[in-house]
Amino acid sequence: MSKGRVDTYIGIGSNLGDAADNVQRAILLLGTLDDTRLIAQSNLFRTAPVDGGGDDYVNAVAKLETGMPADLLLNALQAIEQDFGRERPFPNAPRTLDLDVLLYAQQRIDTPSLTVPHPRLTQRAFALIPLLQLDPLLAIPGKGPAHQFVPGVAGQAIQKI
Ligand code: PH2
Ligand code: MG
Ligand code: MG
Repeated sequence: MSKGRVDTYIGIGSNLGDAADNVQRAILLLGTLDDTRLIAQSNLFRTAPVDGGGDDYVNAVAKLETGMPADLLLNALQAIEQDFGRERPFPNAPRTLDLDVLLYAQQRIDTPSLTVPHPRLTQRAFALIPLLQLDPLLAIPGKGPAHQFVPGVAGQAIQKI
């Protein structure tokens, strides 16, 4: 990790339009953010919608190294979502692009706009499995090794594209 920068993991999801293309283009854009470098990306995965309807999702996780504070990173992610035409008609509505901060360094963040680690990360195969692909030994602050949560999501449909 370079000086003054931290590692952060971003969950990416899409189930509207050309979902795979949306996810892949978004990952490349993440690497162009200020003071940020794309370190690695997971495979793209096709996943069944969890707590919502619509088409299957395409999900992935990107590992970034960034000097941006978490709140500015969140703003930047939301700006990318807007560029992809993201609309929010109701909770968990199908979306062209969703970008979530899953982990930011080993920090725990709890503000009205941002909770890190992502509160549902350990319950969702579409976030947990790509994350573990990037870093099998990853620890989740306050929760311990991420891999211990895999049995709990084993019933959720997820398939490498
Ligand atoms: N995102 C949600 C709700 N449900 N299901 C899948 N498969 N993939 C997602 O990215 C997803 C979801 C809310 O952000
Ligand atoms: Mg989300
Ligand atoms: Mg989101």
